[in-house]
Amino acid sequence: MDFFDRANIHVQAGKGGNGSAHMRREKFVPLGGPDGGDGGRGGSVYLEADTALNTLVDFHYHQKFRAEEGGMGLSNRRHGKSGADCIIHVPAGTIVVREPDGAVIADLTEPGQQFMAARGGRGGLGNTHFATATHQAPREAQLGEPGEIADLRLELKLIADVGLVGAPNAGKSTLLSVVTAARPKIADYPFTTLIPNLGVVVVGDYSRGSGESFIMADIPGLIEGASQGVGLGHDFLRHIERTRLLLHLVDGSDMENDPWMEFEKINSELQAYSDDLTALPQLAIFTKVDLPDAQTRWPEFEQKAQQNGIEVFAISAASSEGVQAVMYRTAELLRTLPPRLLPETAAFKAAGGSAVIRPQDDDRYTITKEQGIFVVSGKKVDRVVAMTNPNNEEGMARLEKRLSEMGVFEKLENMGVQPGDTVRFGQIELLWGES
Ligand SMILES: Nc1nc2c(ncn2[C@@H]2O[C@H](COP(=O)(O)OP(=O)(O)OP(=O)(O)O)[C@@H](O)[C@H]2O)c(=O)[nH]1
Ligand SMILES: [Mg+2]
Repeated sequence: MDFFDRANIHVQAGKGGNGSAHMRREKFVPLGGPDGGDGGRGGSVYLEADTALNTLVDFHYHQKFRAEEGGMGLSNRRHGKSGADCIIHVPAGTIVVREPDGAVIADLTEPGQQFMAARGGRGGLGNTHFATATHQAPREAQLGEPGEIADLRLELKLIADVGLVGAPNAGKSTLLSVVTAARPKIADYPFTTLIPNLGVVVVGDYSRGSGESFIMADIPGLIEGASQGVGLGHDFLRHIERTRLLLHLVDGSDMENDPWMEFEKINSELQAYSDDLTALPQLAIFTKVDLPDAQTRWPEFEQKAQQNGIEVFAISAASSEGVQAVMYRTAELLRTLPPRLLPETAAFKAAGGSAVIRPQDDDRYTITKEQGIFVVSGKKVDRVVAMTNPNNEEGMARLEKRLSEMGVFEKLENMGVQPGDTVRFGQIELLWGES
């Protein structure tokens, strides 16, 4: 079931290109100055909302995405070329969850909205940056920064304004097919609908400036126990969590069940599933009134609904009787209802969620002592270390300076580091010296 609306992907941004340590060579100048250019920036990985897509099914065939690496810096101060970005198209309505902690990091609702899922590494600086008055021939060039990597879970909650709910066979898919261009499967047996279908309903006349449209979702029929996972409806209830209005269909021609009891049964399933769904406004829609059995039972159903303060309509999708009235009323109600956001979306918007979201730079680190070795680790520390060529003395001197600025040495001393102790940073191990 999850096949259509969840996917796990792994993304990797491109590493920045290494800076060049090139020395200028000129005729008659025995030792030219440094002229190594910077490495190019690595490509980033973006997710982009695309209305042409409706499911996440593509991601079951393709899970790994990487952006291109930046080119190496060149002689004569030429910069390496930037790596190409990798843009992954996802359906509008995709929520991005970070693994393994499950934090919601983006909600791509607007077509074209982009989210930076992994930032490309910066290019390493070429040796021209390291020349000073007293040090005119630096052999140092920085290595490119590694690209970020991330494991993400994509979740698609279809963004429909109106959800069709009801027992199997109530006529949901038939209604969707007569008011929209959607062509859901329709059949005379329960559980015909296996996946949610979406359609756009247009009311009024766009050519006269009075058109309105909304998106309607048809989900598999709900049965008793659906909220506990019985039947097919459960997984799809979350697809209608975001809708603003429910059309609750009841088969008026089903002589085996009392329509009003059916109506109440489905409502208790919604209640058991979530308060949010229960709070949604509902219209009761009594279906198939072209059939005599339905006509006979309509007056009683109408009366019960009215007694309970529920707005009620009778329709026949077959003869289209009453269908237009329901669509106009739906459009009218939607005008008065605010757009609905999930709590995490609201939090995201409140935090100033913009079109492009960047992960925060994290300069926290930890120092632990493992088998006599001090281990320093943290996102920024790891990055600074990864950009340093350990075989280059000047680079190592700069690394020391940055670590000292970050307070790493002070912290090590507080932890009782002694001359001769080993300190590990990522792949590099250093011996703690005297000063
Ligand atoms: N006579 C008549 N039959 C209808 C009408 N609407 C639907 N039906 C029939 O009822 C049966 C079930 O209709 P569907 O639209 O597939 O019902 P559903 O609610 O989508 O069912 P599930 O997908 O199983 O939940 C089909 O045989 C339809 O042709 C109607 O207005 N009049
Ligand atoms: Mg159906």
